[in-house]
Amino acid sequence: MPRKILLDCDPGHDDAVALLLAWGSPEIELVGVTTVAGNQTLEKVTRNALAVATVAGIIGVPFAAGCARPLVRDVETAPDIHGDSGLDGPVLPEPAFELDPRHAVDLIIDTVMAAEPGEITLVPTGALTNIALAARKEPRVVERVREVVLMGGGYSVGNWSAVAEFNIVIDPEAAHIVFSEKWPVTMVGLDLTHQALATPEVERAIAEVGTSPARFVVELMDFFRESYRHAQGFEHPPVHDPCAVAYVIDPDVMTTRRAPLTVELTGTHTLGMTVADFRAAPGPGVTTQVAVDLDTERFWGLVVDALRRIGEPPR
Ligand SMILES: [Ca+2]
Repeated sequence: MPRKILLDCDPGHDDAVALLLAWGSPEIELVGVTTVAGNQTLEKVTRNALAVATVAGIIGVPFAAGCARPLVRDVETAPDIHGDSGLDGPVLPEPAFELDPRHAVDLIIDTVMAAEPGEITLVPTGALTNIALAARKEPRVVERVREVVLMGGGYSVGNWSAVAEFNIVIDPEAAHIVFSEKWPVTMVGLDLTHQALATPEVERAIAEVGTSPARFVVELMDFFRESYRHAQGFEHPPVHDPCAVAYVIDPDVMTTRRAPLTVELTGTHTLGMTVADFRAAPGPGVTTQVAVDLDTERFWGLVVDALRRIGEPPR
């Protein structure tokens, strides 16, 4: 039985790869895609999500727009990394289909409540605003969700500040809600995703797939390489978001460590820092874990296989 996931995202170069990985993997049934402001404004990331779906020929999956700003703070976007469109590099096609009329929070709630308990996995790859609001609006989603596998945070490193990661620091209050609820949470953070580098070898393997979605990914990665080089000093760009999808496809693609997990909401220099407490063996009440080490060959193999399965969608 494929695992049913709802992807909550802010495309975003790496979100685009996450969406393609989910769509092209038989281990996954994509039951919904929701968007949240982050890498760019809500309007832009929503248009980008539809454009990626059009490139990949995604059909029969509801897409819904969510929150245009964080719970408490002002909107912060990442044009230095993702460009003015939020998905600079390739030419983006006009979206071939319409958004679901529901708000993302309602689509999340409806999807989880209509499914069997333990059936839906939430995979957020942006700020946690929509997920936090879903938990607040319909608290029963928390016990019905199988698990939350999120890209965000880092227990040893930051990217938007010395210690905080972008998805978490732009809406730390939402992260606090998600980390505090009693659903299982796997934090696939920078400690892990900085191992998922799109090296030239990786790009060649993707290019060899030879389809328009594969070329689209190569063009995304070329832009991502330049922006990561300029903005963060990386030689090759870390492709964060598909790591969370990969964990759902094949948990053995990475090692994890269970630990209590909190987010800093008041620090002068540490706002948005995710704090994993490794001091003692975690008790039975601990429902949070962090990703540690990635099997990079296996991970990129999943991405290439997904692109092969997507093939050349009809235009
Ligand atoms: Ca993202």
